[in-house]
Amino acid sequence: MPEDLKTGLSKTRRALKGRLSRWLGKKGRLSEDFWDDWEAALIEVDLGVETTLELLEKVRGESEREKDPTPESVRERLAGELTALLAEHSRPLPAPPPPGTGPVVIMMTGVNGTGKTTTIAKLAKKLAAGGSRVLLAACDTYRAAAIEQLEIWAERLSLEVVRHQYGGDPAAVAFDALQAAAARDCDYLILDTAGRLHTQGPLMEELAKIVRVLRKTRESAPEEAYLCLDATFGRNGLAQAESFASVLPLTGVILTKLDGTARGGTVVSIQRELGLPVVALGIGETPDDLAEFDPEEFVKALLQGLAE
Ligand SMILES: Nc1nc2c(ncn2[C@@H]2O[C@H](COP(=O)(O)OP(=O)(O)OP(=O)(O)O)[C@@H](O)[C@H]2O)c(=O)[nH]1
Ligand SMILES: [Mg+2]
Repeated sequence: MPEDLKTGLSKTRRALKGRLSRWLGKKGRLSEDFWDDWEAALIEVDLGVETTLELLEKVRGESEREKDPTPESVRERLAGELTALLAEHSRPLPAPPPPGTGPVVIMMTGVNGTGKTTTIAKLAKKLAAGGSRVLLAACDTYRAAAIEQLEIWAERLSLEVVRHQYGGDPAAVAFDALQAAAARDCDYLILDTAGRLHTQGPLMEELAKIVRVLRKTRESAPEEAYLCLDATFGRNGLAQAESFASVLPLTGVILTKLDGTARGGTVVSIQRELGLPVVALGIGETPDDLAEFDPEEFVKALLQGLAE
């Protein structure tokens, strides 16, 4: 997986390399230009200005107290700081529930086209591969094609789907699916929801309704409410996250399409500025292209070997 992650982050790495390759792997004093290039590089990949400046100030202060700081020792120090910063808000994917305690309910939300349904397939595959029983719920009833899309994935992965008619009430699908998951002794229930703009009040309210209805059956549900954010939009996704967090008990973000963008630093912005953990990264279109988020692996994939 770390190699896949490195490939998934290749556009972001290329952007960093473009700015930094004239320093890394070289000896010599740390000049003002060196620090300026780091600053430009981190801002370019959407780490956020504030986080970049804070991080570099700290690393620069510490490096200048070192006896012989080199571009490589700076990179290592920065990697350490970044890992620590990401670990502050880290959250793993949910473990299977103890026997007889019912399904862990995972709700997938987000703006249109961010990758919710594909991510559900990836996540379901990962959880099922660990031996868990996974049920899917087609709570996107807005488009007939959405139900079908989920069913196609389910068939490919040999999973079951609870569905209603196109145009039905998403909260009713969620309710039925939770009953079914409990009756079938499932470990996980994953709800697909329709894409919606974070500015569409009534549609956002519908998500809150799904949560209310789930809680009639199971007070702790949904155990996980994830927001799918398209990394291509970089820091613009932060506003989406704030709106979704205002109507939902969001527990984490899945950042998708990292393979298609140089904005991989968005991971840091989300965790740092919103305090929301990034739980997994989408790095391609196949069901295997999901990397569970691990701060150390992520920073390695981002910063190691930039001089090569
Ligand atoms: N390259 C790449 N493409 C992705 C990734 N995740 C999803 N996609 C693609 O993004 C497109 C939209 O994915 P969907 O899963 O349908 O997105 P959605 O959020 O369910 O869309 P709506 O239900 O219409 O809101 C598809 O073409 C996916 O293959 C990813 O990590 N990398
Ligand atoms: Mg969808």
